[in-house]
Amino acid sequence: MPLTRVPFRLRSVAVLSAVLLVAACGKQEEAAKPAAGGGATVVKIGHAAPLTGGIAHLGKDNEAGVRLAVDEANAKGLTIGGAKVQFEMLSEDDEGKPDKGPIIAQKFTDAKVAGVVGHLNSGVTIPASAVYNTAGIPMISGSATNPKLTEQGFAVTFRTVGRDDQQGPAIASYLAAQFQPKVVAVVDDATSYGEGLANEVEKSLKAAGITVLAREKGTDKTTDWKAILTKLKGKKPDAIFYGGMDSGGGPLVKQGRELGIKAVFAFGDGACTDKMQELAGAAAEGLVCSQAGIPAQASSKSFIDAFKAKFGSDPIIYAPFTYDATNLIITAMQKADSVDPAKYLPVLKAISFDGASGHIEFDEKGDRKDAEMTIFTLKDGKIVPVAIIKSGKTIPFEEFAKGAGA
Ligand code: ABU
Repeated sequence: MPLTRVPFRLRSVAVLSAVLLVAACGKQEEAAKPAAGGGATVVKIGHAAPLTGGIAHLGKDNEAGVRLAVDEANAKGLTIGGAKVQFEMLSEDDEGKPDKGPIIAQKFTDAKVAGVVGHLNSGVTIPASAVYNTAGIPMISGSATNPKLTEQGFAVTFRTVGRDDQQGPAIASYLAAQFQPKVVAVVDDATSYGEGLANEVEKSLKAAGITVLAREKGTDKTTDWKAILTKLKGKKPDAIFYGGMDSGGGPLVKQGRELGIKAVFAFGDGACTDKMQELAGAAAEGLVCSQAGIPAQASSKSFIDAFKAKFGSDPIIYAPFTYDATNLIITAMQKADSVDPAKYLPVLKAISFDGASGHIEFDEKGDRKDAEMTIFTLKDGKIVPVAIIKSGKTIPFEEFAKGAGA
């Protein structure tokens, strides 16, 4: 059909598509740029997380997972598409701020990254994902658990952890079965993650016939919970669930105990770390929490050994998942024999990969198939895995660790 007979709107779409194609081709050339001096081709991988502020320890854990995978790949001296490649991690501090997500995503797009591992927070990852989708850059988060991330219909969006509509029911069921609460208070930090997970927990508790008090809210910066806790104390909840990160969860449980609240405190993955003990001291003992994947200590021995040797410490929580995310991108590039996102993306979508955090395949949305959920309790100052939920079955952690659940 001659262009003149095509309706104006369609012509505009055709022109826009052509412009985007030209832009994409330019990006593709840049994504695999030969290094000056005829050395290896430099392939940039973006990473973004909060590297400053209250959850910088988690952001640095994420970054360390990417760093390890990139350095290991470079040590192997990989050849892709007939050229020796050198991976370079570009790491940005998004400060956990939703408005910084798209800004950093645009910065990575302009820098011609070939893939992105991140972001850490759902509330930052979701707005950033729209930019990566427009640019055609595959992104894998190793920590963002809000379901919306992969419900947007973006072909480039993946995660190596499970979702909060799996995690919420898991921790709510454990709380209900283990402690038989009649009344539960639910508090959140008003972020996409905290509020979303709290909603999932509330839904599951109510479905189990448990009374849930009116929602109480802070922010992701709240560290003084006394007013909310004083109000809750009067309502005598048997349990308090908090949707938020450890930076807010630690002070919450500490101040709750100081006020004499005897309720069981329960948390999701963002507050399921040893940092809870650091922030709350003895008050953290006995708390229960969930993670949307296997515990870091159950990840592969080769990963743990390499992580410890490189960084002198154990991974906290998400490092095995960002390490796997990075290796998924690199492996897809190797299998496609191309660092061009358009060429390796179909391979990534169909990948079957054994990583540090277990076997990984993605479903049609980019979610990890059959993701494990782990329940923990804090005992003797450390979070200790109690059980793993996989394929609808609850497996005691010792059994899983022996290989029965793997
Ligand atoms: N999954 C908890 C921390 C990251 C997030 O905001 O989803």
